[in-house]
Amino acid sequence: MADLKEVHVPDIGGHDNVPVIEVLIKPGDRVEKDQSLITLESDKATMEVPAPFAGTVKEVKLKVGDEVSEGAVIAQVEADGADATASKAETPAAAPAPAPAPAPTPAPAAAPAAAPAPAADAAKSAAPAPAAAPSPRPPLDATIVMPGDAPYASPAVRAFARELGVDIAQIKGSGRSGRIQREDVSGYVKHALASGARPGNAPVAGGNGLSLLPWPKVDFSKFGEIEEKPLSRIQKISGANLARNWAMIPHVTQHEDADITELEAFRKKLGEENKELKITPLVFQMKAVVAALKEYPQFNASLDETGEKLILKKYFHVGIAVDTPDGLVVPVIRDVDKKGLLDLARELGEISKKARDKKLGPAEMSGGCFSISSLGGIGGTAFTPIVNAPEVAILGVSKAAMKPVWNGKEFAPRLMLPLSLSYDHRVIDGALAARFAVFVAKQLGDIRRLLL
Ligand code: CAO
Repeated sequence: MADLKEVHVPDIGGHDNVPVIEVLIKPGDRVEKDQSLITLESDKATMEVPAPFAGTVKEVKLKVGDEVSEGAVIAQVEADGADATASKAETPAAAPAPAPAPAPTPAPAAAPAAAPAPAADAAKSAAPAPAAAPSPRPPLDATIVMPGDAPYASPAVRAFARELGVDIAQIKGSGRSGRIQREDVSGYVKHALASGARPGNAPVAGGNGLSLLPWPKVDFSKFGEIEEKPLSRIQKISGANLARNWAMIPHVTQHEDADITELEAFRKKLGEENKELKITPLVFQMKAVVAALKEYPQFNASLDETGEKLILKKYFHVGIAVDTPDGLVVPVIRDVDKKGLLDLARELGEISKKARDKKLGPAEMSGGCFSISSLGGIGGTAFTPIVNAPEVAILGVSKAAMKPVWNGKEFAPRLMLPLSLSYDHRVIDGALAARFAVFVAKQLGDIRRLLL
C-alpha cells in the first residue's frame, strides 16, 4: 500500500545553510530510488541528494536559493509499498567545486578523466589497463580535472558513462540546465564510433589532447580479501587539484643540499631558551624562502587565467603542507617577512594543530605565494613535490643527515639538508631555478644572512 513520507536532507558533512542550486523534481513526478532530487552547492563541493526510495512526488518543500542543513524536508513522496523504509536521503554524491584560487592557464595539455587522483596514482593512469572494458577513447581536455567544471549528471548517469569508459565532461547535456541524460551518453558513444574512434585508435583533436585509457575497472576481490574505503572529502578535493596541477604544469625539480650544521646548533639553543615552543627547521626554511622570493621575484608570481601575463606579488605569504588523518591541507602563514622565528614557530604550531583538528577556514588556506612541503620529520632523501597552482614553485624538504663533505683539505662531518625545488617551467627557467635553490641553501648555511 502507498505510504506518504517526508524525504529529508541527509548528513552533508556537517555543513549548515548550504544553498539549493537545482530542484530536479515537481509534484506528480515519479522518482526511482537513487534518482537525484536536488543539487546543493557548498563552497567546496556540489552534492546531489538522491531519493532514498522509489515513489511519486506529492509536494516539493524547497526551492532554488533556499539554504538547508541536515534534516530539512525536501519533499513529500508517496512511496511504493516495499520501498517505503527510509525517509532520509542517502549521503549525497559530492563533486569537488572550484578551488579557492583558479588554475593559471588553460594549457592545451590533457589530464585524467573526472575521477580525481592523487599524483602518484594519476601517473599510473598512463599504464596499460588489461581489465578495462572496450570503449571509445575521446580526446581529453585539461579542463576535465578542473573541479569547477564538474558536469551535471545524476550518479546513475555518471556510473553509466564510467561503465562505457566515456569521459562525461566531453558530453553536452540535453536536459534542464544542460543536465546530462543517459541518452546523451549513448548518443555520444554512437557518434564517437561512427566517426571512427575505437579502442586503441582515439582521435586527438588538433594534436592537443592526450589520449588516455579509461581507468582500469578491476574486481580485486577475485585475487584476495579486500575492503572498500571511500576517500575523504579533503582527499577528493586535494586529489582533483593535484591531478590538475600535475597534468597542466610542466614540472621540473631542482635538487640542492644545504649545510645546516651551524643552523642546527643555533636552533637547539633557541629551543632550550624557549621551551614552551617547538622550534623546528621549518621556520628557518620559511625565512630563507622569503629572502629568495625577494631576490628572485619571478618565483613570487602567478600566471593569470589567459596565461599571457604574470602577476607579481609584493607580499610574502607561505603555504605549509600539513599531513592530517583526512589528507593533505595547505594553510598559509601570512607576512612571513614581517615575523620573527619565534612568532613563526608559534603560528606554525597553532595552524598545524588547527589543520589536524579540521578547524581551518577557507581564508586560512588561500592567498599563498609559495609553498613548502616538509617531510623532514619523517625521512627521505629527495622527492618531487607538485606545484600548488596558481603558485609557480614549491620547496620540498627531506630529512637532514650527517654526511662527509670535502672542505678543501679533508672530509668533514656536516649536517646536510636535502631541498627539492619543483617549478613551473612556463614561468621559470632552469638556470633561475638553480640560482633560487642555491640561494635558499646559502641562506640556511649561514643564518646571519637571514638577518639581512
Ligand atoms: N630534517 C631532520 N629533522 C627534521 C626536519 C628535517 N628536515 N624537519 C623536521 N625535523 C624534526 C623536527 O625538528 C622534529 O624533531 P623533534 O621532535 O626532535 O623536535 C621532528 O622532525 C618532527 O617535526 P614535525 O614534522 O612535527 O614538525 P615540522 O615543523 O618539521 O613540520 C608540519 C610541521 C606540519 C609541516 C609536519 O608535521 C607535516 O605535516 N609534514 C608533512 C607534510 C606533507 O605531508 N607533505 C607532503 C605533501 S605532498 O607533496
